[in-house]
Amino acid sequence: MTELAAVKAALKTQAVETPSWAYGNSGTRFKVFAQAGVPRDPFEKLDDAAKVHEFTGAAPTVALHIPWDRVEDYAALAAHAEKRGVRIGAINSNTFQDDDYKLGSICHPDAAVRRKAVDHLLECVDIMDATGSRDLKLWFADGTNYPGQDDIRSRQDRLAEGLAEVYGRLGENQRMLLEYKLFEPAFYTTDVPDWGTAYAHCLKLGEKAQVVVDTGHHAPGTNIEFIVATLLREGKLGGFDFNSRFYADDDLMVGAADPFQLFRIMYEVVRGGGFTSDVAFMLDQCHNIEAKIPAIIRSVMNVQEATAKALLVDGPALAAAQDSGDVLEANAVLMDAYNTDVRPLLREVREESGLDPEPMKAYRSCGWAEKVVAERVGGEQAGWGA
Ligand code: PSV
Ligand code: MN
Ligand code: MN
Repeated sequence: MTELAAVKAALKTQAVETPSWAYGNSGTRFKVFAQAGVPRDPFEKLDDAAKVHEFTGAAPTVALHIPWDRVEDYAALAAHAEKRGVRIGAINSNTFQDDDYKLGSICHPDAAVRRKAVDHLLECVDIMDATGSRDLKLWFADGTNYPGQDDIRSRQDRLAEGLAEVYGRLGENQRMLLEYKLFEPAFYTTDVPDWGTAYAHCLKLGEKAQVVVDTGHHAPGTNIEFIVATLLREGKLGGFDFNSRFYADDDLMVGAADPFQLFRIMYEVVRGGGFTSDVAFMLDQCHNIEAKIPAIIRSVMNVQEATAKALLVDGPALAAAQDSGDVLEANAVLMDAYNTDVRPLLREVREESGLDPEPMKAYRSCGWAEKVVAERVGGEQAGWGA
């Protein structure tokens, strides 16, 4: 296989998981702007997700968030997904929207609240059994706002205890993905604030516990690709929640704010063998002011472009420059790949896969947006926080 053929072959295997909540209405704490034609239930979210996969060929799975996507029959939901040509991906837990969770969930000082939170996580594993999902994705809003509010160490003990119970419930081929976030909603301490804390818990739990890197969950200036390289070296990178940010957890389209950072991350993924391992590439975004399906198609394409550039890095030339201490040449090799216009290559890859080379144009002219605006009237529109 020529090198270019190998790059194309790798790109054809790329899968980006899209989040059910990105198809629904969302907003900031100031306002949710409703859009016409937005799905009214999880089944319709899957219908929209199937369109993204139909035109990109690279979005075969859809993450659910429970209880936002609660249905009576999860096997029926999975069957619906399959009928549409997609599958259910990670099950995301939600222990942050009940009054009971004001002081935390799994780390709460009251054992009864902790029990409720752990029971919710166990319910999520039951759902995984029904949908055939591999990954349970955990993000906890737990933390404190004021020094002295609660005991930092005790909260870590409660976290470890709750996680261990859920870990013990996982099936043989199921994983627990633990997501960290620097701050928000807690402003003084967060119980899983960084990759080190997530890694320490996952290490104790065992092989099925892995860390998730949400690209919007770091302090400004954090070198995320270094974290990616480290977690991959340790065999502990479970996946990504991709999005981009200018300030905090902005949840904007991945690759929009800083495509160079996305390239550097994808380079470390490729370099560390993460592209061919079990690393899950998920989006975690909200499209508050832009049309949702096109925004998700754009996001998948942005990940593909960063990946193509990462795959094009001339490894031997880079290693030679690094070994000889040629700083400028090493940097130039990396930048040559980054500065390559990979859009023609991706058009070819799509054509060879029987797809329209221009997913965005193809979607816009397929009539789906007009059809759902006409059909999806009435009822409660599903959305973030619904
Ligand atoms: C929290 O900010 C987070 O990144 C977690 O992944 C949540 O489950 C998700 O956002 C909800 O949008
Ligand atoms: Mn996330
Ligand atoms: Mn987030």
